[in-house]
Amino acid sequence: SEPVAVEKEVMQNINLNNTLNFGARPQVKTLTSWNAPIIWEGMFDAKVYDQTHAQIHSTVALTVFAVGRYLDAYLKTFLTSAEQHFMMGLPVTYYVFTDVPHQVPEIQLAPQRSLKVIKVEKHSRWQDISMMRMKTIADVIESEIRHHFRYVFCFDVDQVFKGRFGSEALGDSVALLHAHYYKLPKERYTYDRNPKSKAFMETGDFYYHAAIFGGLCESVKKMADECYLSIMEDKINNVEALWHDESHLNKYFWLNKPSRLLSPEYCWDESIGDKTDIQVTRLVWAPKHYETLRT
Ligand code: 2GW
Ligand code: MN
Repeated sequence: SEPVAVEKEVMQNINLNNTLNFGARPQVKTLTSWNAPIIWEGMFDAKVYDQTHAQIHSTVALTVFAVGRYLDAYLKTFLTSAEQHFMMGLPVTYYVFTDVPHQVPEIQLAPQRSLKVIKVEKHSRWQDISMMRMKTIADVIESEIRHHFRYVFCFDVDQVFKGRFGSEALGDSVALLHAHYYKLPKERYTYDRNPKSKAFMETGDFYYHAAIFGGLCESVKKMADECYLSIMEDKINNVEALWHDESHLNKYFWLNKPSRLLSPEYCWDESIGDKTDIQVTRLVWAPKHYETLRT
C-alpha cells in the first residue's frame, strides 16, 4: 500500500502501544514544541520497534560518499561497523558514492544486506564535494531508491558505529541534534547569518548536524531538492553559506519541521568532556586528519 499511509499506521501503533517513554530521561529534552520525539536511550523498547518494522516490511537504503582520500581513510571501518549495528534485522542496501569504484573494499555482508557502488565526479573544492551530495542523493532516490526502499538515511563517512542504531531512528523526516550545540543557548548556534544567502536565518529550533539525516524517500528527496536549489541560487549570487550544506539543511528543517529527532547519542564526538547525558554511544566521530585530507 501507499508508503505514507503505512508510516502513519506504524507510528500510530507504536505511540498507541506507549513504547516511547518521554519521562525516562528527565535530565534531557525528549519532545519538541511541535511534538516530535527526541530519541534517547531508555525511552523506547527496541524489540517492539524491530518487530513492528519487520511486520510491515520496512526497508532501508543508506547513502554514503567516499570521494578521493576519504575512501581509504574511512569507508571500510564505516561499513564493517554498520554491519554490526545499523538496522539489524531489516533489509539494508548501502549506496556508496565514489570517484574510485574499484577501490571500494570487499565487505562480508549479512543476509538481506547488499552494497551498490555508484561512480561520481570528484569536485575540486571540498565544499562542493560536500554540498553536491544533495543533488546526487535527490537523483538516486528518484531513479532507484524510492522503487525499492521505504526509508533512506544519508551519512557522512567519517564516523564509526559503536552501538545499536536501530529502527527507533526511522521516521517520516529525521534530523540529528549536533553534539557540540545541543546544550548551548540559541545565540551560539552557527546558522548562516548572511542575508544574501538562501540559508540565512536569525533564529531556529535546534542546531542540526548534517552528518545524518533521513526519513521516507519522498521526504528526503524533497529536502535534498530544496537544499540543492538553495545551494545553486547562492552560487549564482556568488555567496556560500557558512557551513555549506549543513547551513541549508538547518534552514530547511526550520521551515519544515522534522517528525523525529535523534539525540547526540546517535552521533557523538568523544573529544567532548561532558558526557553526563550520553548513556550509549551508537555512532562516534572518526578522528579527523585535516592536514592530510584537506590538502
Ligand atoms: C571534506 C572536507 C575537506 C576535505 C575533503 C572532504 C571530503 C568529504 C572528501 O574529500 N571526500 C568525501 O567523500 N567527503 C564526503 O563529504 C564524506 O562523506 C564526508 O563525510 C562528507 C562531509 O565532509 P566532512 O565529513 O569532512 O565534513 P564535516 O565532518 O566537517 O561535516 C559537517 O559539515 C559539512 C559541511 O562543511 C557537511 O555538512 C557534513 O555533513 C557535516 O557533518
Ligand atoms: Mn563528517
